[in-house]
Amino acid sequence: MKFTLAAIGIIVTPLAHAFVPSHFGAPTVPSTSISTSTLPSSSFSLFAATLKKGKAAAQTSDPTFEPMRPPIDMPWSDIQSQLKSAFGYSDSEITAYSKLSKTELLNTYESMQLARLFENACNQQYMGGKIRGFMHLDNGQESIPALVSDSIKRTDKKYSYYREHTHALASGVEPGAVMAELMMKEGGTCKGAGGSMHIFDPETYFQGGWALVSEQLPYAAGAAKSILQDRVLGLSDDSNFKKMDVPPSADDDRISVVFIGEGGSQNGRMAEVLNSAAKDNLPLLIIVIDNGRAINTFTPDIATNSDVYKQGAHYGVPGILVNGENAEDVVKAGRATVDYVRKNGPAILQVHTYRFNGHSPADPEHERGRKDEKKWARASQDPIKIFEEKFMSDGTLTEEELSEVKKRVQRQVKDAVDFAEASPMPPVELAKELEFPDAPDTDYNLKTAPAFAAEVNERTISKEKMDTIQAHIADLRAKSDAGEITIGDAINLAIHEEMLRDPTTTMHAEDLQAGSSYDIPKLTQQTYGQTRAADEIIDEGHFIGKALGEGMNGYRPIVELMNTNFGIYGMAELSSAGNTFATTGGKFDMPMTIIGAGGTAPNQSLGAEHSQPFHAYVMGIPGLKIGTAASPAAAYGITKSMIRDNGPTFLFAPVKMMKEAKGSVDLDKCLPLNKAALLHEASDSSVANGKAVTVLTYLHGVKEAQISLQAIQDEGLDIDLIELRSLKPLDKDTIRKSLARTHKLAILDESTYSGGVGATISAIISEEMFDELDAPVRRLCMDDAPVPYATSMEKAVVKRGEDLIDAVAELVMKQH
Ligand SMILES: Cc1ncc(C[n+]2csc(CCOP(=O)(O)OP(=O)(O)O)c2C)c(N)n1
Repeated sequence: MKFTLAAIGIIVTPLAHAFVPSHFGAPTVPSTSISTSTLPSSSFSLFAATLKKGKAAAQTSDPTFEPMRPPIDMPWSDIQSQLKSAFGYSDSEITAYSKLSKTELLNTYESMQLARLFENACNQQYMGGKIRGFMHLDNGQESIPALVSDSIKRTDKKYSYYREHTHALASGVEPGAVMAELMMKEGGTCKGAGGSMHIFDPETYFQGGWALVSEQLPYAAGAAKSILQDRVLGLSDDSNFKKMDVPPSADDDRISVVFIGEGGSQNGRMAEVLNSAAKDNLPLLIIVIDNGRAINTFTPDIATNSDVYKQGAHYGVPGILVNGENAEDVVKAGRATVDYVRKNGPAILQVHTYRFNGHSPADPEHERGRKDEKKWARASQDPIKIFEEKFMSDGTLTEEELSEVKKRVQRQVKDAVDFAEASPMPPVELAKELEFPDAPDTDYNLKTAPAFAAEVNERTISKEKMDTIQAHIADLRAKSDAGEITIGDAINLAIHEEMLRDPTTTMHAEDLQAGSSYDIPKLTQQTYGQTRAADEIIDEGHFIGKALGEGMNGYRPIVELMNTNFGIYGMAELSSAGNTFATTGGKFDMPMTIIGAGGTAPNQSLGAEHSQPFHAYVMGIPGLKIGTAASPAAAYGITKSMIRDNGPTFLFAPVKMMKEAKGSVDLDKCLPLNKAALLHEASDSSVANGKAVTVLTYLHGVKEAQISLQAIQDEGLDIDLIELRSLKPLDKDTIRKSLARTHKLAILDESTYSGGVGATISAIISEEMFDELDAPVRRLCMDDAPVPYATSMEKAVVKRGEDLIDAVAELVMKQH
């Protein structure tokens, strides 16, 4: 089929009539400015537009219309100046970026059409009820996928946000798999577990699809860091995306690319990532997609400065601004920017766009100049139409050539929809299978170390450093033999043994060089270097986020939290770490270990903020295995297992006992992550006489129970003392076995009355073991009050040994 300019719905508007007095003064619409139909985005098709153009064109040709958001005046000559001043390019270098060949122009067009037509199909499927939930379309911003398909390589890491379909397609993810994911089918990129906002694909290194605004920034920085790790360690990915002992090629110039809206780039994560990118000279490209609106909010209403490309100035990260309506310039400037990042380091590319759809079809759209502006933008700021008009009118491309491209893309999109339609829904069992990558009963002693460990250690750790760390390890092992090792040292020992066993293990902490507060990361940077053991800025969210990016790229990050309460800044990242394996349909493991001192001891005197039960706060995060350790032995064995686990794990150690509790550890042995420990068994006679109680506790409660044991026994009573080393998954077998003997239960709980660990466990026991109970479960938990500093008041909030003694007596004596 042939089409003419008029036939495809484009009316060339003479410049004199073209809108636009912008606040920059001069008219800013390019001379190729056009005016076309106001079709709904779902019908943006060259041919469909033909049918409706008459009326629509008449509606949008009002030369007096002023959009709330003026277009920018950014001719190639201005972009050239930016390339010189921001990136230091010479005239001759810029000349090389100044022209696209015909083939490259056609590729640009194809990429834009794929984005547009695919999303039109998404819209149709959404309206037909086959795509559900939130779906964010990209119409009007297609020059960005065009830049991606032009300059970003398959092996570059890509981190996008919830509006990522077009970025995935441009990265080479199969359109059928993307459509199937949106249509909740098993053939989807994530087997239907992710959905529109969570597209992931290992083969193309397309690593999300993240739905919390800005969370993707540190992940992308972590991914960029993993590229540096590969180079330092001499490792690369095998065909299963696991590390192999083959160095990256000599011309390795991979980068990490992160996409973010201009609204999201006002988030503090941006400053942190710019800092980190500059500090480590990360190969990180930040593409800011600036449509000037965050849902319905006009971004200048909330942002002091919308020139996001200048945000890096404080850190020495350069940036440039381009006009997204001119796809050719976006691709050319994108090339120059990408090359800069490959060769030099981080950079920002801000692309000024208009989006024709609202935020998501599920969101109500509020007006405030929006409707008219969208109509106007569809007519005069559509990068596809501008492209068609420009290159057809100057004779570079013919109508037939464009038509051929478009037909090919139409077939591709149709095939994608057909593929998705034909794919089955995922089976119901998959949801539970995707909870953890490693089954709860995994024996971590059986996991094999990477075969390349010795070689990598040999080439990356000097003899002197190896001698030093081996002496340190020997010293700690001797302390264990003498029954003198502390919890902090036991964790430090486990970490060194595991970092040597597997050089893909990395470490992140504040105050790391000094060993943080309890020596947990002691000597890691001194031994393994700055890339593997990073001193971090003081935002736990930032470095948990970077760890997540490393975890998606073949590394096994350990995050030490000086005090686990500080993890509250990383709640978003923890939650996403917990989701990753499941949301990606099991395609990405998340071998992240978080370790720190926490809990709320009696007489802790640390004040409310250092005494929060963060272990209870994270209990509800799916996908996390959560452990506690109140002894060096438990801390050592659990740490080793957690580091070997392929999912996210979190170990809490008792803050007041880190240096005080001493003992020995079972050297070289991993402990299970799903087992409680019976620390004391009530005597048979106490059980026979109905004078025994099961006591479940953890962290400081273990010590409180142990020091109360004699007093309990002096009363002629006894307890099965069970340490909950695994808060999740819960060891129900051990609890049930004990209850079958004692039939009474007290929980000495270091968390609050509402939403606490004890509350959860009590509910589970009431539901599943009710028949074993002769009395109501007795919870000794923290009151729902902030922990006071003064000891006198703190007693009222935090439970302790004396409360346990009373509770055991009451459970046994009282008639139930
Ligand atoms: C942490 C968080 N807060 C709020 C939201 C709800 N939300 C989704 S998108 C959005 C606006 C983002 O605007 P912008 O970054 O400019 O990107 P755009 O959607 O325009 O592409 C908001 C507030 C969210 N997803 N995550």
